[in-house]
Amino acid sequence: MINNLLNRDWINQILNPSVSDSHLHEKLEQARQNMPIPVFWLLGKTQSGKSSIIQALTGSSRAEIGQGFRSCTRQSTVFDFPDEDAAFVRFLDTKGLGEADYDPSEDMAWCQSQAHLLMVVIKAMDHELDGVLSATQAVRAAHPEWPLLVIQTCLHEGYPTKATSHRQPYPFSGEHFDSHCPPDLVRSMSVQRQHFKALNAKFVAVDLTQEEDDYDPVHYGLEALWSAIESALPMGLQQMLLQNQLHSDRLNDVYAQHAYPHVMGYAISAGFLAMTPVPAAGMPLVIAAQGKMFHSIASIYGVSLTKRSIYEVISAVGIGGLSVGFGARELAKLIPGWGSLISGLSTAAITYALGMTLCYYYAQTQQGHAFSAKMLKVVYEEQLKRGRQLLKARFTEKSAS
Ligand SMILES: Nc1nc2c(ncn2[C@@H]2O[C@H](COP(=O)(O)OP(=O)(O)OP(=O)(O)O)[C@@H](O)[C@H]2O)c(=O)[nH]1
Ligand SMILES: [Mg+2]
Repeated sequence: MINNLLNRDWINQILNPSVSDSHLHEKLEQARQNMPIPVFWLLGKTQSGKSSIIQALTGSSRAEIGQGFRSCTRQSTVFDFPDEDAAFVRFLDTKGLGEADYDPSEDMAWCQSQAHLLMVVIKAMDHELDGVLSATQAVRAAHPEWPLLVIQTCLHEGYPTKATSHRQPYPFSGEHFDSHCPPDLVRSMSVQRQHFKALNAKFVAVDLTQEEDDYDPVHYGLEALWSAIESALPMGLQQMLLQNQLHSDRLNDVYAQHAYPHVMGYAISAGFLAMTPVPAAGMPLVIAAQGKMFHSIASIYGVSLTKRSIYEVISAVGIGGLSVGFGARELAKLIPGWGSLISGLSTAAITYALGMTLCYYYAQTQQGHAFSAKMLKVVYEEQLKRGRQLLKARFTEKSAS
């Protein structure tokens, strides 16, 4: 009985949230102040390869990146991934760097309250680095503790001929490059590294080309870039960002891959909102975030969200499914007014699993495949485990700080 009531109430709130969009947005921004979104600060000259880095790290298209930037400080723009509502990682692009008198203090202040990584982006064969170097020095002087990664891009510009291919295995991981690397490139990169050495920087070399450039691999050095990021900012971001790591044959269609970062973003938001000190106020917000997630998944699959689809998913998963991770008594706390704090990680993992189960449901119904409640439940439980695993670092990290 109570299960039916809870189900019905939840479904109604998913379709018609009891909180307005603007209220949700405001609360989410508040929650994010306590649990900031990690920021990659891309400091580099124009055309140095900043957008290409975002593209390679997030799997977004150039068009999505181009349209996604919004102004945040006088000289910089920010790209929220996957979008402003579901953002769980941000990229700050410093536009003003080309100007002689770029003063990084405003951008620094913007980054200050967030977990972040300063990424200085330079083309491997570029030696007019005064502007970048002095901006980096200024940031360093104010924040000797911030992790700093110097990313050397466009390696093939230092190859002897257009036909030269990338060296394998990737030779740029250590301090010393192997003797078969193109000598001009090695010389240039070494000089650049000398300039930044005193600033306690780590270095990565990449060639992040486009498909049509015909280099193999298209994203050379991306693994090295990820491992540098993970060691500077250990938040498990690589797995959260890579759509092709869905780890389920059942969920590997192109729509699910597109939906994945949105599901991830809303799951994290729901987790944050569940941790508001007053759960009676938190719960409708959690459900509103889940509702936005459901709508956004439906729009990715090109269908409109109906009561029936939500009902089929939720009744297959059932309150029994929702209670995995909650336990019966915590479940009662879902009813507004009853409860105390519900774990952020559980809420996030449940939201993630619900989202991925909805993706599976749409994939099956769209392709006209048969599916059963039992199959939905299997997917849900599999994704719940996966969600916990993916989100653990984010929530442990945050609650510790
Ligand atoms: N081959 C290769 N081309 C790159 C690399 N990084 C960027 N490019 C190319 O260089 C050009 C500029 O790259 P973007 O990533 O747009 O550079 P940006 O720093 O975002 O430039 P702005 O937005 O104009 O400041 C594009 O045509 C990219 O395809 C790289 O590592 N290798
Ligand atoms: Mg750009």
